[in-house]
Amino acid sequence: MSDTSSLMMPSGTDTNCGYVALIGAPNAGKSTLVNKIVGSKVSIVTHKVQTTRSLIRGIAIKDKNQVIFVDTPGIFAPKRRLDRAMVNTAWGGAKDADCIGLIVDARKGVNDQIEDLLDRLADIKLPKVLILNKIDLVQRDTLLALAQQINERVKFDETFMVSALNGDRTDDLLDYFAAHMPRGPWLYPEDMISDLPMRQLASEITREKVFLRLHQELPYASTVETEKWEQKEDGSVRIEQVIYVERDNQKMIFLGKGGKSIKAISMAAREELGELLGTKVHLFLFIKVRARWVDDPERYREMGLEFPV
Ligand SMILES: Nc1nc2c(ncn2[C@@H]2O[C@H](COP(=O)(O)OP(=O)(O)OP(=O)(O)O)[C@@H](O)[C@H]2O)c(=O)[nH]1
Ligand SMILES: [Mg+2]
Repeated sequence: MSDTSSLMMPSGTDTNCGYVALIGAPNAGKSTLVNKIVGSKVSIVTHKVQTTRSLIRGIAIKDKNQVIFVDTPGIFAPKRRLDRAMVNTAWGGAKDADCIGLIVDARKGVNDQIEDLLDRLADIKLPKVLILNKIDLVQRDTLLALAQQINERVKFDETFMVSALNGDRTDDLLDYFAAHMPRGPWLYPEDMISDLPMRQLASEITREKVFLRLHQELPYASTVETEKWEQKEDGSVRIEQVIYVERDNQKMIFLGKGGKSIKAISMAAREELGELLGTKVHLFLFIKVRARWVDDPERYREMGLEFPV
């Protein structure tokens, strides 16, 4: 930290700091929004639903205010144990926050999923903000009607209309939350943008490539864990990761013809990790068949999820 920036650190008694939980249906754009506000990729994003599986914190600063955005898994009607863990985690994150931002995909509008979300949200006595996202895809009069329709169901303190993708009006959101954080010392150093350990971020990056490369049930039938992280003398890093799948035939699809799929996943993940770490990365992916990994508490711990009984 330079002398100038340490002089600019707030002294402590007049600072504000708090948590904003961003909740919403899967694919609403929560992770995209956190990344945009923080100004760096802290949470993975794909076009598929249920990408985020645990709470991911992205930290932003505005003047003397530190705002900790909590990206959450999308909320939907859970079926499997993993789904339940994700949805429980999302609601847990919401209840522990100082303020809740509900993100709604404005193009999709209000469907059953949003109706259920609004019903549960109505019972939570925390400041709430409605964020209509993806305004780049929707006409203005549709947005106004949607804002009104939702506010008639649950009273929000404020409504914002943003595009998380291109950053349209996302600064207004940060300004608003910064102005509504409780008094208190900053919880993270000023240069910290996420509290996710590197090993876990590395697993997430590989998982993102799995989601982008493979289809149907495969991304949902798998999880990625970083098992080894070794700094080499030449400055490069050797990372070993395990991808757990449920069945042999899933392993075959993961591998692809002549190992084509796993190679593509590995290359994409390695490239991004290399950029992130600013050094050469040697990435080794191992696929393990573990029939009941979705019922194994250890896998949930690794993901940062509570194991639902
Ligand atoms: N056009 C447009 N697309 C967006 C916008 N925000 C997000 N997206 C896209 O929506 C898709 C889902 O984005 P995510 O950020 O992964 O959504 P999420 O809410 O975190 O999804 P889950 O983690 O599955 O709950 C991605 O393809 C994004 O590029 C936006 O403002 N405009
Ligand atoms: Mg997400």
